[in-house]
Amino acid sequence: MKKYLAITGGVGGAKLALGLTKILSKSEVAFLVNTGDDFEHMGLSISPDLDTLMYTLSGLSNVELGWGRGGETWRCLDAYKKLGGDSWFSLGDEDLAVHLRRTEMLKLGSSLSEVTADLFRHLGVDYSCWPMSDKPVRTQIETEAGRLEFQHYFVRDRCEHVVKSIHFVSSSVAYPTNNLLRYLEDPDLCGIIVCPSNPFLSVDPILSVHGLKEALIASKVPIVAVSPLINGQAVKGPTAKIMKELRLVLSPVSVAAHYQDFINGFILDESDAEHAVEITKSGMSVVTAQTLMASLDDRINLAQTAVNMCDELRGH
Ligand code: FO1
Repeated sequence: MKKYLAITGGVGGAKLALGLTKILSKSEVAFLVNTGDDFEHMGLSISPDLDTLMYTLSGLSNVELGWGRGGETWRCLDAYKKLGGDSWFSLGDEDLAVHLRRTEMLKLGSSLSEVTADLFRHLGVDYSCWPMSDKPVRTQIETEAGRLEFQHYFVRDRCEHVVKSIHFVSSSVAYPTNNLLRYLEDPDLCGIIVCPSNPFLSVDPILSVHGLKEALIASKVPIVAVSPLINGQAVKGPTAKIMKELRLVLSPVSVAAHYQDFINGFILDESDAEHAVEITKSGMSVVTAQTLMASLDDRINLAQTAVNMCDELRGH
């Protein structure tokens, strides 16, 4: 049995995750998910990237937006707004049920991993999807207007602030879950795939968890990252803007360099093929492919390319 781990956060990562579930069974792939976007809002514990993955894998997601549920109604949020509540974060009626249930179960003592497994199972997703830690880690953005909570930066202020630095704050030392550590020691593990999520907002928070990056490396299996840029631009979201503000050259070369200390392979979009040689110089292997995932077939093809690259690098 060949097993893979996929590291994901946000909408782009969830797209590739869906492709992976179409070619790998629930015992062949597990997902490690960013929780740095999590926050308390309206008195509820909200885990956007866990929910984006859950809705995507269950086929319930809002396909246009990539987050939240399809076919939502907004009656509760409208009524909440009329009572003077903050409505900048759009929570639909059925999405609210997920946050109510998560908040309730956490308050009753369940871990985030247990809550996540329960929610996924109830929505018919039987793949292992693990939060990066059961301890809270919060992404905070240092901007020209001071330090902002992630969702205030990303949604309330629509990424308009200039990013000076990004911080991952954990109330206590956040460490990887046993589910992940056991999986990384599994002799059947054959590869780790870093999905085309935002490197700074979705992947770095996961790598900030104490000992997590080291555990990935210690697994000694190939680690392959899919470029989140196409022709030097992000498919959606603020990746390009953040790279400029962090004084990084807007190129997949910068992303490969950002991951250089733990990945062995990089999947470059075919429109960026001219950068392959430069990236190879850093010692990692490079494959070019179509990384724009417009259709389900695109998701499946890119997933197969990533799995094949892990197998190539492992020598099987
Ligand atoms: N993103 C937005 O840009 N606007 C929203 O109103 C919004 C609401 C929302 C509700 C539930 C959820 O799971 C995700 C939501 N997102 C929204 C996306 C969220 O900001 C994520 O953090 C991003 O997808 C980045 O990972």
